[in-house]
Amino acid sequence: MHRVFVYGSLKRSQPNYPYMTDSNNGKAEFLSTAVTVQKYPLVIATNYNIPFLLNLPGQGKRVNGEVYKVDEKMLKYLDWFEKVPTMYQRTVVELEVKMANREENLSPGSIMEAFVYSTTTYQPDWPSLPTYDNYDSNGDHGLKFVLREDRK
Ligand code: PCA
Repeated sequence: MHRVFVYGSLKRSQPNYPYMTDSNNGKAEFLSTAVTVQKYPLVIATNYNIPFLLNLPGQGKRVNGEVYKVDEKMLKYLDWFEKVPTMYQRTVVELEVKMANREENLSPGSIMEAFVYSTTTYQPDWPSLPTYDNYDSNGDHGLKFVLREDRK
């Protein structure tokens, strides 16, 4: 099993969450909410308002998201879905756990590592875009996520 930290469209109540719960893609089990130990720029970019975590530790804000335990099948699916390595890269991030999860031996404040879909290749202006600490497609920024099927 693997751990994946999602911070964008794959979170509960965000537009791509259904892909996480579709058992055809593999297994994903929610473990806890978490926040990155380091700051990272989480920006919204492209014509489709896609959230990207730039792999620039120390810039931006500590980013909130959710940690899932996923099987090999779901990890491979997510790599395909996130277009690794062209759109995102799967890197490792250090997280502060925000919830207690007895079964998984997690307590608030403890530190864990998980995979994250971040990006190391981006347009030169992306690091100067506004950054967020908790992505919401319907947030005040007005940059609603454009679903894949609606992209031109
Ligand atoms: N999906 C992945 C990366 C960004 C996105 O839209 C996630 O939610 O973590």
